Amino acid sequence: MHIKPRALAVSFILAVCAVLSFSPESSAAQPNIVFVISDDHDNEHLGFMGNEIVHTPNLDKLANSGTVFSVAHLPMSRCHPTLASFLSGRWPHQSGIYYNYGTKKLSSSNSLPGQLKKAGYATYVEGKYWEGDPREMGFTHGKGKTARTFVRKGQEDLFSFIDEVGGKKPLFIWWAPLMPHTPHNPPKKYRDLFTNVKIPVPAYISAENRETFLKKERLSFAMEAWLDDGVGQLEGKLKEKGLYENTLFVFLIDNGWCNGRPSKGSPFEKGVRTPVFFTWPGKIKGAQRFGCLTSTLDVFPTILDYAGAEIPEGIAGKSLKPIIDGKTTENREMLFGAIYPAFATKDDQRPERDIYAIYARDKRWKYIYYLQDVKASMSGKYFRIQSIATEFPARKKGDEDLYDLDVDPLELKSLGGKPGQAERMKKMRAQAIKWWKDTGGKAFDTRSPPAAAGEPQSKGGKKNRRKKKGGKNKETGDKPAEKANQVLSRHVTVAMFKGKEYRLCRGRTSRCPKTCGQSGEFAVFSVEGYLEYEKPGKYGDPMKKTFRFQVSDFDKKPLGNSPEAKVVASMKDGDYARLEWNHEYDGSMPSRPVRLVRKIGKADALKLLKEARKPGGQ
Ligand SMILES: [Ca+2]
Repeated sequence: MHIKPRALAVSFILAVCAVLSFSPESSAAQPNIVFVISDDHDNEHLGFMGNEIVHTPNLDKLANSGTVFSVAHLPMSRCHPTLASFLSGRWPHQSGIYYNYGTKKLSSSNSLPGQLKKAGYATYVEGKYWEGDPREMGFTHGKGKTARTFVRKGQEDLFSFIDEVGGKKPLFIWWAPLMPHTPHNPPKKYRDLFTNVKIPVPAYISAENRETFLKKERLSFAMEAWLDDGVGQLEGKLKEKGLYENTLFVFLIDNGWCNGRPSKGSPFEKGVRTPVFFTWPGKIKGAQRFGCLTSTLDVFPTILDYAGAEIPEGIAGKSLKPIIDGKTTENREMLFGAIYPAFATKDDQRPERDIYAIYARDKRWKYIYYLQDVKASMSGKYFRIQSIATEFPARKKGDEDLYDLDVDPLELKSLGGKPGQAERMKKMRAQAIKWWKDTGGKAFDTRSPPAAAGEPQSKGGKKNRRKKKGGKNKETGDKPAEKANQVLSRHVTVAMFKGKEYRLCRGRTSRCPKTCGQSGEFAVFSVEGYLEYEKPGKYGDPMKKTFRFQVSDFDKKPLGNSPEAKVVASMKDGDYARLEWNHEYDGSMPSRPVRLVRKIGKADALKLLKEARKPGGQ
């Protein structure tokens, strides 16, 4: 294990101070535990990680008064799988939760809140939580579907819980606001912090992406400041109740986010890396920092260890407490991960088929092996790889990346094809595959490259695409996908038509001879309010949103001849409509077919909007 000499010296001095300042009250056996889960956060956008622009004073103070593991990896780069791993202590291919949108339910057996509940904890959940009824998972208090309001609108329910139960039972708080996650709409006071701040533009940002980068970066900083303020408010509440001194804070990010590099949904460091810290005043060494390779799977047993709860057999991680306490320096020699698309095959529970990249990483080298083609046309919709102000990482099935993280921490230049690296890559590939097998992964059976199975975005749009997807998969011999699409959500809205626009495809399709041609004409609707909204397992949407419905193809030929399509195509600027559509998934690509559209007058629209905005309405 590597410990920075300077950090070690500081930790020694502070540890001595901490020992001297112990009071009898702080020796309670079970700490309150606050599990702070930041959502879609750049691992370098934290003051305690060395960023001098970001405004995260509360998190910085907590981190610096505790023990930081600065190089930790998540088991996936998207939140449903990672949150499931925090709850279960298992890899996504072990728990079955390896994508965001699916029907598989996480087992509640030996869950983190369940184990804590058994150990006497009152367990509270608020913010992002994907697993249905939180009571079944072992949460005794709180709500699991408040991601869009929790902290953004306040923490009153949580504070009432602290008032009611604090001091009577040890508390566990799953603190997971949808922040700094989109919508990036921070109040002015946070935006103002960065208005006049000079933000450096990295050399790899192209001239045409410069303004986008700066705008997005400012918004990210403001969102992170907002998140940090929420942490400060919670600290204030715990102090007011006299609970702070006996509270263990645990911090991590659920998946990465980055302006300028591919992040969420990718196998890159910006997607899978997070710092983790543990802070418990007087109990955990302050100003201690470890650069050893760590997995966030280790957080599950570490929390249970500190809580005096039973650590279940067969979990993927190991408690970090012995390292924090200086009793061992043993930790992982390598980090591994399997990366999946956002959408898996309907009702499929076959990670060995859906996995698109596997990686291995040691202190210096990062090796990635691709098991499916990753291309522009699929990157945004199917893989949902966040590539803001940057190019998506196009790779072919069988491609390999190798990065020297010592000189190239942002993985800008793959050494995959360089002579002299073949042995290293062979060894790391074998290590990655060994890890996969050792952790229960089955033999890879990944889908055919789109060139063989039918490029999802090519040849005649959705109609032909669905037909193709129904065909037999040559490589795997899989049965055709079911014809009926999976309805992810249904929407009835009041919409105002805002004109039409052409959207550019970001890569080659068979209809588009260039890599940047038009891909179709879209009717643009500003959704003003939801009359009905159904989204099982997901959160409500904001009242205002813009949607685009494709009305013609590349050659401006109308798509579909249904009455609904004709009405959408005939809408003019400022026209109002009562609009019903589904958010559907055909096993490969999400789509938004219109089910019904009725043009309505302004008076009717305003009436419906009033209904939609009534308290208790959608
Ligand atoms: Ca997330």
